[in-house]
Formats: sequence, structure tokens, C-alpha cells
Amino acid sequence: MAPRHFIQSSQDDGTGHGPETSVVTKTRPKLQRPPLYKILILNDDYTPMEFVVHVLERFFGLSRTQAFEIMLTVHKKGLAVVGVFSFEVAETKVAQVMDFARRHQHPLQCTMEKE
Ligand code: TYC
Repeated sequence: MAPRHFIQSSQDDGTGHGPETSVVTKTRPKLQRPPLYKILILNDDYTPMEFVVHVLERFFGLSRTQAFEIMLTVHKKGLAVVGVFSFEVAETKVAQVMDFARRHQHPLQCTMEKE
């Protein structure tokens, strides 16, 4: 079939709104926020308190006071959230903490959980 061309005059935008008018429409695609992941530190009976404080300072950028507070929460309650991150950042930090603990022969456990 032969192509058909529709020609609009500059005086008529085809909307019926009269000459030289146009309708501006903006499409707003539905955006999904990327999911966030909590990192949890778990209590155990063997890892020294000072080591946990050091881990929290080193890998989570916490001050000594914040790190000590969170370590004590874990010690008393069994676990605590130490931060919330994107999947990639959480995965990297968990791997770094687990590796660091293993290299120092401490049984410290660190996990991530979708928020
Ligand atoms: N419960 C440990 C102790 O008494 C200290 C500790 C705190 C270990 C937090 C792990 O995630 C932890 N030495």
C-alpha cells in the first residue's frame, strides 16, 4: 500500500483548540525505588567486645561512642541493625566484615536482610 502523509497546516494543530495552540502532555513513568538492605551484626560468646567496636568503626564509619553503643546492644539483645544500604554496598560490607572476622579467627556473624 502506498504511504499516506497527513499534512497539518501551522495554523491547525489538529486539536480543535484553534490556531497556534498545542497541548503539552508529560509522561511520568512509574519509577521503582531500588530495595534497601539492613546489615545485622549477631552476638556470640567469643568475639571480644573491642574487636566488634573496631569492626563498626572501620567498616561502617561509626564513631567510637556509636560503635560501643551498638556493640553493647548486640551483646545484650542478640543482634542490631548497623546500617541500611543498596544491595551492592550491603553485599560488599558483609563480605568484608566476614572476611576480617575469619582472618582474626573470631566467630562474629554479619548478615543482610531486605528492608
Ligand atoms: N558477647 C561478646 C562477649 O561477651 C561480645 C560481642 C558483642 C560479640 C557483639 C559479638 O556482635 C557481637 N565477648
